[in-house]
Order: sequence, then C-alpha cells, then structure tokens
Amino acid sequence: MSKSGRTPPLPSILSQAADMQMQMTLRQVGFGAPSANAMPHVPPKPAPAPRDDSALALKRRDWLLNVMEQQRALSPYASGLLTADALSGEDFLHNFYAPGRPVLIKRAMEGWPARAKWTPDYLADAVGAAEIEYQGGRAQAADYELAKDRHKRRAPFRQFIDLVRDGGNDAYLTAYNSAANGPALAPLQADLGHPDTYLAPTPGMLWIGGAGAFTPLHFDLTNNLLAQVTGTKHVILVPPSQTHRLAHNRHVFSDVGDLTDPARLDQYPRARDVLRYEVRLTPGDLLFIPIGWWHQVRSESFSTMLTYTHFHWPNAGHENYPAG
Ligand SMILES: O=C(O)CCC(=O)C(=O)O
Repeated sequence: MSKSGRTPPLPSILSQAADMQMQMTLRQVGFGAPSANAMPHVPPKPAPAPRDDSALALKRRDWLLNVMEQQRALSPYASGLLTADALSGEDFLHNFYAPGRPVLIKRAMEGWPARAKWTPDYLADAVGAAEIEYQGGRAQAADYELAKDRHKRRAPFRQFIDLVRDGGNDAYLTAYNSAANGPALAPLQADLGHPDTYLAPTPGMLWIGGAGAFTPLHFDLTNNLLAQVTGTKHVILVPPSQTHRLAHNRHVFSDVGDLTDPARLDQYPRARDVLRYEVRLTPGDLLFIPIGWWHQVRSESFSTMLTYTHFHWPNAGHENYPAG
C-alpha cells in the first residue's frame, strides 16, 4: 500500500519489487550500504591459483558440445542438412545464417550464361594466353594447403586449362589465387549472375579444376557461399561440435585430411564415426557453409565454382581468430 492508502499502479509495484531484488542481489555480492558497526575494510585474499587442469577443461567442453549435438538430433529440422528451393533472404538469415546451419539452395542461379557456356574450350578461348596464378605441384606434397604460398604457379590460362582438363589433383585454380587473377579473368564476368538475395555486389572467387581436384578437411574463418557453375563436386560437412575427433593441430586444418581414406581413419580412429553430412554439388547449386563447419571437397569432373563471403550480414570471424 502507498502512504495515501491506495494501491499503487502495477508498474510501480513491479519496479519496487525489481529494486528490492536488485538490492538483495547486490548485497549478496558485497555492494550493500555499510552498516553502523561495519568492520574496517580488509582486502580479500587473492584466490588460489587454479590448478593446471586443461585436460579436464577440454573434456568438459567436449561433453557440452556432445550434449548439445544430441539435443539437436531430436529434430531433423534442427540437425539435418536441408535443401531449399528459391530461399528468401529473410528465411536464409533466420533459419541458416544466424543459427550457423548449412543449407543447399536450389534454383538460385537460373539464367547464368556460364552454366551452358563454361566448357574447357570455351574458357580457354575467352581468356586466351593471359597469364594467371594457380596452385600447382600438389600431387607430390601432402601439405599443399597448409603450404599454399609454396605452391603458387603462373602460366598462360590456355596452358593451365590443358593441365586440368583431363583431371588430377596437381593443378587447381583456387579462391586463394583470386586476388592475382582479377584482370586476366575479367572477360568471364559477363557470363555470371550474382546471388544478390544473400550477397552484396562483390564478385566471387573462382575455382577451376579437373576431376580429382581435392581440398582437404578444414574449416573457414568466414561464412562461405559456394556457387557450382559446371561439373559436380562431392562435399563432406562436419559440424564444429566434432572438432575433438579431428586432430585439429594446425591452423584451420585437420590432420585427418580425408575422411574417405581408410588409411587416414586407421591413423585417426576417433574420426571414424564423426557426425557428417554428404552433399553432391551439381550445376546451379548454392551451398552455404557456416563459419567453423569442417569440410572437404573433391571434384568429380571438370568443375567451375565461385565462393562468396560478402553477405548482407556481418562476417568478420577471421578478424580475431587465435591463429597461434
Ligand atoms: O571446392 C573446393 O575445392 C574447396 C572449396 C572450399 O573449401 C571453400 O570454399 O572453403
């Protein structure tokens, strides 16, 4: 009751109750007004240094990630890899981008001339002898992704196409080369559309390789959208909750490298029953790979693809990754 004897309006009661609660909470943590017989302030003893129990801390973190994954598995909507048809920007944001869930999006690249045109011969004629940078000498090196800079090569584009048209993993034009290739590959831009439902108008980064081109298991420090133009790719996606099974010792790479290689699985048995989703990327498919999701990609045929990172929403995870 108020002094006037009338019941104060409800919001006032609520705010008094909230004040009271806040004061009690503050008292509990030692912020109460000093009482008349308060003791002189004695600085608290410093807390004992924590034991070095990093192994236990890691076990607890992995327990938490497992429990959360088990809970997601209750719903195929929450845990499966969904395929969407002509997904709106709003639906993409709320159901996939913000929650960090992958999605395969169909029918978002209708009318791109590149889908019909980009054969090896057409590409060779369109770009001609302009020199480009690509990744080369990969067949004999196990660490060709980790040691990317050592594998940069240059060649006239037509010669590069001859290196990849019959397949193999030795040469691959990747997103890592795109900063060097803008002017040389400019004639191809007119053949491309742009998935502007999800992306700002920044050009994508081109990948061109033959059947067998392989990108080992890693995660990216940004959210990525893959746009498959021609050819097909086999992608394995693994949620971040499985990191403890993947021997994550070097930068963003897994020492396992290839989840389809029995010899690697013999060496890293914890990776055997890792939770995974497999996707076959076909021409006209967009695949959203959220930041932190492990993936490995193998081209099944001559293949052209773009990757984009300039979404309409923040995508700056790479700025503070503890790279070590
Ligand atoms: O297509 C590929 O070979 C690799 C694509 C990829 O890993 C990526 O964009 O992060």
